[in-house]
Amino acid sequence: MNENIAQIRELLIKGKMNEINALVKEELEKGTAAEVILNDGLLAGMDDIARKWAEGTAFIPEVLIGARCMNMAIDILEPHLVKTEDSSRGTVVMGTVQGDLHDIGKNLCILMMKAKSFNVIDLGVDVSAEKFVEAVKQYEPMVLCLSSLLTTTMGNMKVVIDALKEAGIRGKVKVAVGGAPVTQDFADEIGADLYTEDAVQLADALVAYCG
Ligand code: B12
Repeated sequence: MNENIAQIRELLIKGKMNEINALVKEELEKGTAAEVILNDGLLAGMDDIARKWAEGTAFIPEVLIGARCMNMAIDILEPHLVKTEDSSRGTVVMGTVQGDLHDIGKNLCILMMKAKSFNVIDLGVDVSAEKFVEAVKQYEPMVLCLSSLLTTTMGNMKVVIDALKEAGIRGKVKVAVGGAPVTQDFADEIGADLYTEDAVQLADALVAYCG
């Protein structure tokens, strides 16, 4: 593997934001594909952090700073991953459900959807069912995307779907769900319309779904 990319991977757990950003920019200038920097450098580094946390050799502060570095670097990669200004395919609203602060996966989903010419409204993290309902009324999206990374918060996806029904607008929007603990069975169980394992599959599925 390219040495800079291997270094980006290693520097993530050390939280070396400036060094990571400099290496990301250097690789982009050299012509390395943004997808390679993302997958082999940043996402591989986040997998290392997750493994070390699970083993008990990394702790929350390291995970938090690694996540910050990741989000900063993704911002640098964004114009190289989203090569189009076109957002004519339709509107999507996305957020992480209430009680959940994980946003890296959500941000990647948003990037991949923008790359496929969707206009994406990002509601952020810890979003209540009421806020999702308000956003669906305001933006009238084709699809509402819900993200959850915790087994303790994934149930809030059903709370959102129930709130849409309660507001009489469930039939007006497709609901896509995802995040590490979410499965197709869970999606079926709560009455979601779409589940995919990752961001690239989500964007592709939405293209097939919405045309
Ligand atoms: C980074 C991280 C954090 C960071 C988050 C920072 C941030 N800005 O996001 C911090 C340190 C804040 C954190 C906190 C906590 N975390 Co945490 N965290 C992680 C970690 C290591 C990585 C998650 C990540 O970003 N992965 C990389 C991205 C790219 O992957 P992803 O999120 O899965 O997203 C992809 C897919 O899931 C999918 N996707 C995501 N959303 C959607 C939506 C749709 C619609 C679709 C279709 C697809 C989709 O596409 C994405 C891209 O391909 C995971 C470990 C893991 N293996 O997941 C633990 C993990 C999720 N955390 C965990 C826990 C327990 C916590 C805490 C409760 C710890 C604590 N004691 O405080 C808190 C909870 C805080 C809260 N209220 O949310 C557990 C969850 C266990 C469980 N079963 O519920 C995990 C699994 C770690 C573990 N092994 O124990 N965490």
